[in-house]
Amino acid sequence: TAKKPLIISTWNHGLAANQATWEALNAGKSGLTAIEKGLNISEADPKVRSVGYGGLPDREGKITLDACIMDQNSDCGSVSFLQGIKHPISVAKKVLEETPHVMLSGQGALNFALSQGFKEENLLTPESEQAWKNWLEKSKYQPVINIENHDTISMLVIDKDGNLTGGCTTSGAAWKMHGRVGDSPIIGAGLFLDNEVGAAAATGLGEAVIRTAGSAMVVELMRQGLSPNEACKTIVERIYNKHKNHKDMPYLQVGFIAVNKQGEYGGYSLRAGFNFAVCDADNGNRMEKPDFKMT
Ligand code: SD4
Repeated sequence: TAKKPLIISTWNHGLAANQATWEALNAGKSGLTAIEKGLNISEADPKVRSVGYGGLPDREGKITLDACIMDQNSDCGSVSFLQGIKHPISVAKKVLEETPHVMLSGQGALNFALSQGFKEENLLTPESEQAWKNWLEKSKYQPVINIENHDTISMLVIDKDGNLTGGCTTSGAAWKMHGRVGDSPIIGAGLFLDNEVGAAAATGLGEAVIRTAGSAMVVELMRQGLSPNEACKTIVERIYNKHKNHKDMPYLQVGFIAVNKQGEYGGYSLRAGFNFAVCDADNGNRMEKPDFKMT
């Protein structure tokens, strides 16, 4: 049943993020600010190994961050390959608010963040550094399903008036090549919304999501009348069909979440193990396990 306001975000740590976003919405904050507040929680949590502080680094031992945010007017802001800033979603929001652009990357994104008052800091925890050193022993890039490609937080909000906002923040795939950018900062891939239709976001192996313009396609299918669940499932099926014989298939996991303009929500993943957190007034803040295609 459809409810507004409603918040949906990927993975277990979505619960804590939802809570902060819920409080911000109830305090009258905009969708953009509410999403920022929620995602900031995951970014600062060292136990969340695919986001911000404490994230797993690339194969050179560097943590590089991707994030984006989008609002009801289709305005968006994004940063990619950003280093040394704990809250990339806040920088993405500044890109939306303070620049004529949609996306800033690498050194330019860092310079912009510093000019906006963000502080540069070391995001590599001793645990993440040790994990990297362990990885270096074999140096094999074959992400472990639901573990090394786990935890990117994508969040979708429909406010009480039915307006949509979305955000996404990640340190990306562990042990990626230095300079690699995933789906998460790419509007249309890791996140997309159309305030007339609905919103969708992704988690999992970003390359597969980019190849299929995943989130944009989920929104288009909702425009054609599919439910959020059906739309997510259709795109996961498409990703499966395109990757059946692909070298990425042995470790491929992707999951989508979606919400439509009516406040109906859903999700679907390629493999078991994906879950998401949903928060609304009637049923509180809880985890749900969507259907999946295969184990
Ligand atoms: C990426 N999509 O960089 C991200 C990783 C991810 O949960 O979603 N992890 O490919």
